[in-house]
Amino acid sequence: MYTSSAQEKNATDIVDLRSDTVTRPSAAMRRAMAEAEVGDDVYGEDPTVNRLQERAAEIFGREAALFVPSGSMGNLIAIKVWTQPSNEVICEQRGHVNQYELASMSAVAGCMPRTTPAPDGILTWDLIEPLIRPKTYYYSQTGLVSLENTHNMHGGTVYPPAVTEDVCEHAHAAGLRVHLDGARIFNAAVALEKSVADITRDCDSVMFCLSKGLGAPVGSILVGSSEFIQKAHIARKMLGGGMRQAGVLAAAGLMALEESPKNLHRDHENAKFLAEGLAKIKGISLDPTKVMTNIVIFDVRATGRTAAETCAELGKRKILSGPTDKYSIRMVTHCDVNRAGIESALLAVREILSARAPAAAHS
Ligand code: TLP
Repeated sequence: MYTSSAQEKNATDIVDLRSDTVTRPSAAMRRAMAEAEVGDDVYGEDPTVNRLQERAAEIFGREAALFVPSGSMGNLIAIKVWTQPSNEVICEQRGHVNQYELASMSAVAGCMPRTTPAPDGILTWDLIEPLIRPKTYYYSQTGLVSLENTHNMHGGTVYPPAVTEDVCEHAHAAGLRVHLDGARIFNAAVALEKSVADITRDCDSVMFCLSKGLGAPVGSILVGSSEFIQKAHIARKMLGGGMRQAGVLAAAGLMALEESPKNLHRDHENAKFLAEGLAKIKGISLDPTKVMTNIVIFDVRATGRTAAETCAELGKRKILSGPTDKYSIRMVTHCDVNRAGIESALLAVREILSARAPAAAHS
C-alpha cells in the first residue's frame, strides 16, 4: 500500500529527493518476487516476464513489448533498431539520450545527436523541421526523432498530446520514425488525465521505466510493433541484456505496472506543495505553476550559494537532493516520501537559507 511504503521499508529519517529511482520495493513486491514463477527468458520461457510483456503491450495498445534491464538500454536499443550508423538523431538539447547516456548513441549505435534547445523541453515540428538534413550524399542523414515525456531536466514537463501528434504526423510524412523516451510517461498520463495508450499512440516506439515513479527495483519496457520488438530482442541480446530467470524482477514490475499509476497523483501533489513552498523562500527562483508532475527544479543563484553548497548543507540535515547545474537543484517526489518528508525538506531549506551565505562570493 502506498502510505505504508515509506514506513514498512528500511524505516529511516532520511528524505531522499535525489530521484524517483531511489525507491525500495515494498513488502508486497518482495513477496511477489520471492514467489515468482520463473524460466529461462533467453529461451522465451519465463512466464512472469512473458506476462509482464503482454500486459505492457495491452496497456499501451501495441502488438508487443520487451523487458529490458534499464531505461538507457531501452533507448539505445530503439536507436539501434531505427537507425543506420552515420545517421543523426534529432533530440532536445537537455534530453536524457543526449546528456546522460554516455553518448551511447554514438559509441554503440554510430549515430550523432542533432540537438536544439526547446522551451520546456517540448520539441515542436517548427523546431524539428530545420534540423532534418537534405538528402544529399555528403550529409549524414536524419535517422530518427526522439522525444522525452515527461522531460526530466525541464522539471517533469508534459507534452501536450496535440504536439506529440503533430510531430509524429509530420515526421512520418517526412519518412522519419519517432521514438519516445517515456521513462515517466505514466506521470504524464496522470497529469493529463489520459491513458498512456492515448498519449503515445503515434510514436513508433516507446520506452518506459518500471524503476522510477512506479517503484519497481529494476527494469524498463519497450513497446511497439511485433516487427520492432523482434529487432529489439536481437539488439538487447547483442548489448548483453538477455536475462535468464528475470521473472523475479518482472514480478515486481508487474505489480508496479498494475498498482502504482493510481498513486502517482500523490507524488504530483507533493511536488506542487514543495514547489509552492520553495517559491516563497527568498533567493529561490521557480515557477510553481509549471510543476505538473513529480520533478521540481529550482534556482538558488540569488541566495549567494551554489547548488552544490546548498545540497551539501541539506544533506547534513538528512535531506538529499541533487544539483543539476551550478545554481540549480532538482528534487523528485516518489512513493517513499510522504507529505511530512516534504515539510521537513522545506524547513531545512528555509533554515539553511536564513543563515548567512558562506563568505565566498559567487558570480
Ligand atoms: N534518469 C535518472 C538519471 O539518469 C538522470 C534520474 O535520476 O532521473 N530517460 C529518462 C528521461 C531518465 O530520466 C532516465 C534516468 C533514463 C531515461 C534512463 O533510465 P535508467 O536509469 O534506467 O537507465
